[in-house]
Amino acid sequence: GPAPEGDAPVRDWIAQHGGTFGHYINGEWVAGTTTFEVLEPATGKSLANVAQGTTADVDAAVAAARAALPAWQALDDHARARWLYAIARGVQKHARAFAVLETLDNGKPVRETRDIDVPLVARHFSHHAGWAQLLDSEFPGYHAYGVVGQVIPWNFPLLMLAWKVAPALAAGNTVVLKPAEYTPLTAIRFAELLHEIGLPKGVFNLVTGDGSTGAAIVNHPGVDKIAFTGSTEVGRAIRVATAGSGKGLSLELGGKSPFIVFEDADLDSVVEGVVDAIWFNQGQVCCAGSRLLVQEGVADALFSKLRDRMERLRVGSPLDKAIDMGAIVAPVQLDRIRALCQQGIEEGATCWQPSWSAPQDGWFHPPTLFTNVAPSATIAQVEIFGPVLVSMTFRTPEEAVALANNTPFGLAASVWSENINLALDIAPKLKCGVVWINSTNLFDAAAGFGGYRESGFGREGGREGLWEYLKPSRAHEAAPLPAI
Ligand code: TXE
Repeated sequence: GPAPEGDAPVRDWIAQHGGTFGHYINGEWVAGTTTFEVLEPATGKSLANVAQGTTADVDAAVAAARAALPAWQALDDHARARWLYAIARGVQKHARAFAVLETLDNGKPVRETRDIDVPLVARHFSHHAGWAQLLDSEFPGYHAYGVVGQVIPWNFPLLMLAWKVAPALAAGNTVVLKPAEYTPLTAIRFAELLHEIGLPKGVFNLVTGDGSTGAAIVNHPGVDKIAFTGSTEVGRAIRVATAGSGKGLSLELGGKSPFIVFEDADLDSVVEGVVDAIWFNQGQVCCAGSRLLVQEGVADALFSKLRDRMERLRVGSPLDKAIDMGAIVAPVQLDRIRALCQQGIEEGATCWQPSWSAPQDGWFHPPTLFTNVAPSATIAQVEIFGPVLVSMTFRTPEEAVALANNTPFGLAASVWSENINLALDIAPKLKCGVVWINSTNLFDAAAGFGGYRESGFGREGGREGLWEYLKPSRAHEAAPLPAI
């Protein structure tokens, strides 16, 4: 097979920093008063030490973002666009290093970081460079929010950063960003990149740390808008914390997305779709097709094909380019996945896993298929956020829709049928923000992505995503009222 991706240059980069990283505030690196350890999921070994952000660090970052705002907003749109293009080019130039660093930090296959995460990051910045030039013509009467606080998760660390930072900067906001505590390293390398290309100080500030650092950003009175991606529990807490504060808010939260297969679907395509839906990124995907709903007549045939395919999925070192599934991000996530599988078995479902051998070190979980699942079972309702597919059967399209909508979430759905009329009839009946037909997990910088119900609100990407970072200009409020 292909040789493993070389990780020496990236490990050298970490070593050059003495293995310890600070915050990036006002164009400078600031050492943390305390640090925490970042571990490598594929080995369980220490990768780096990173600063734990305090309220004082957050104060400094917000002050820097506030100070940078007037000059950043005064730039003409073309000048802001040039900065976004420069960021896109910088990501492309260092694409290999970003991909390897992401793989070391998160545990996901380098094939994915190289072919999916990092190219989408570059695409996101170049797409939004275009929008930066169109603000006046496309959004007349609107202007930037101001200082934006952004808190992101660990499943697509650099891509979630791009989804947040690109539209914020394009619209003329300045940013204080906190990456997830498990995966801060590509955000740190990104801040270095901005420094190298000379982005004005204070426009982008990075504060690393755990949930307490995130809460300090959320609660800071100097922040005008919060954008969050993460768990539904924390999203709920943030909504409560910002209620009545006047802060803008967008939330991208959990999901339990249905993957609906009708009996006329092309089952071989369906199998590859399922692989992308639930085993891509070890199933740690907010819109993962984690509930397989299959029409009764083809259920046994599909399960049999799926089991064959699962036997051929390779789980192992994410630096190995022939691998399909890497490591789970952290031991607590692995424990949570295992506990939910155990609960599924106790509640009477049938669990099937292919023969596999877990690598000696690190945190790995095999691809897993549950059949005979009751719609009310815990594993049918709760987001597992791992490589675990939960399947149920249905008889009629009406039953499929009812099953699909039978969770509190509403992020995404996928419909498989050779009958386009049937698929188009089903799609609008699904309570979710995104529906894919005969495909899954497709993303584009130009298409708004997001959910509703307990999956949150707000969109990321394209024109819809820009609205999240714009508000009506106050100019008309200042104008005197016409005399009647
Ligand atoms: O998420 P958290 P966790 C789901 C998934 C997973 C579960 C737990 O089901 O198993 O959540 O993951 C920051 N104020 N998703 O515990 O805690 C935190 O530091 C402000 C789905 O890792 O929500 C990190 O930066 N911020 C999801 C970010 O929130 C706070 C992706 C996300 O972590 C905070 C991740 C607070 N009080 C998990 N507490 C998706 N939608 O893709 C924590 N944070």
